[in-house]
Amino acid sequence: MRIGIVCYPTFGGSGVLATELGKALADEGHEVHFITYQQPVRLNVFNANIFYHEVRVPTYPLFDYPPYEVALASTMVDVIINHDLDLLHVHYAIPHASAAYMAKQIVKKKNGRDVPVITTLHGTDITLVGRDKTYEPVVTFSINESDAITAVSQNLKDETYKSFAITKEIDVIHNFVDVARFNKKPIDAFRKVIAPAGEKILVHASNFRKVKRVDDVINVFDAVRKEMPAKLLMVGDGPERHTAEEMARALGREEDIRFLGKQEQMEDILAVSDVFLLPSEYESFGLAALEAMAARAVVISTNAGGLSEINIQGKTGYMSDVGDVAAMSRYTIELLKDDNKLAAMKEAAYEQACRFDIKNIIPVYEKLYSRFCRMDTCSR
Ligand code: GMT
Repeated sequence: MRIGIVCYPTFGGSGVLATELGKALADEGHEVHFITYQQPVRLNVFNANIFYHEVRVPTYPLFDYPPYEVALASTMVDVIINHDLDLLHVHYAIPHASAAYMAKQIVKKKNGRDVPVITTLHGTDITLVGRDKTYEPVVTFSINESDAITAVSQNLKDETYKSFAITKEIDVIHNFVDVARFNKKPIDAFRKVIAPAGEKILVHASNFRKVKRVDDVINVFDAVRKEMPAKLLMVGDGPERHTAEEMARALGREEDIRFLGKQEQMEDILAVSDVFLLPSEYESFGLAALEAMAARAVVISTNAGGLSEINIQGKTGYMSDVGDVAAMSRYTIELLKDDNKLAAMKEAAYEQACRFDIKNIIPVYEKLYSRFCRMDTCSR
């Protein structure tokens, strides 16, 4: 099939998921057209089946807010028509679903073709931004106008029905991970640089937004560090990074906490990690935690949103209520003091990640796409 994928090209989970999906579909022989304002960060391979179309947003002195959605819809129209796309799969509702609706109407008028639009809901497009009264009518409308809707967890599906007047069925298709990529042997030299005395290594990776509660990460680490030698790697960047760095200094932990910024080689970082900390206020799914599990890191998280759909209490990790730093610290300390338990839970985390392997989830998307196959062009 010829598939258009629209997503945010940044380090956010929805962009990562959409890019990995597109790469996997291209490997399966589909022709994949990415339509984004920047090359997606994970689009780092050459594949003859992958095409990248940049959305250019011309500015003009009149525009305080350049009309990105108009530029996006116009680019979609151009790519749909000139590359004869079979369908458009948009990730993150705002503004991708409404731009897709607009593009669909234009193509219908111009070419008489009704191009199917699939919208995948990822998280904050529903739970945070989408609920805002300034966006809600357009979000509700454009989700309902999609030909198929998917959500990355059962929890997100439930939240969507709770908050929006959705009149259609939402399919749950969980996030996935390329287990083969994350199942890597630790690089000894790297581990020695990070933890020269064999200290346990904890890691957190996110876009450092408020919802991630990075201050809880620092406080949990501080409690752990009071009990044993340990190191913390903070991966990513965002609005709360500065505060987290200040906290680390104020607690006198700057020697033990490294802020690595945005990193592409997550598999190497996770391979040397023992514990992944994710104390988020909400996660629709928690793709970062799944990637950590595929690398055999035990997940200490909250029980918010869809996290309980991947993290199994006492088996692959531990979950606590949002903000319960004491419980998260207690779980982490107990675990890191018991090498046998740590080894067993690492294996269990890996096994659980295998259930969400890319090989199991891609066919589910393909089956969904096949509902919209055109008899004339849709042989593959
Ligand atoms: O909040 C983020 O980390 C980014 C955000 C996004 O949409 O880019 O991530 C969401 O989508 C991921 C992929 O589906 C999910 O695994 C994350 O749990 C979800 N984040 C939140 O719900 C806060």
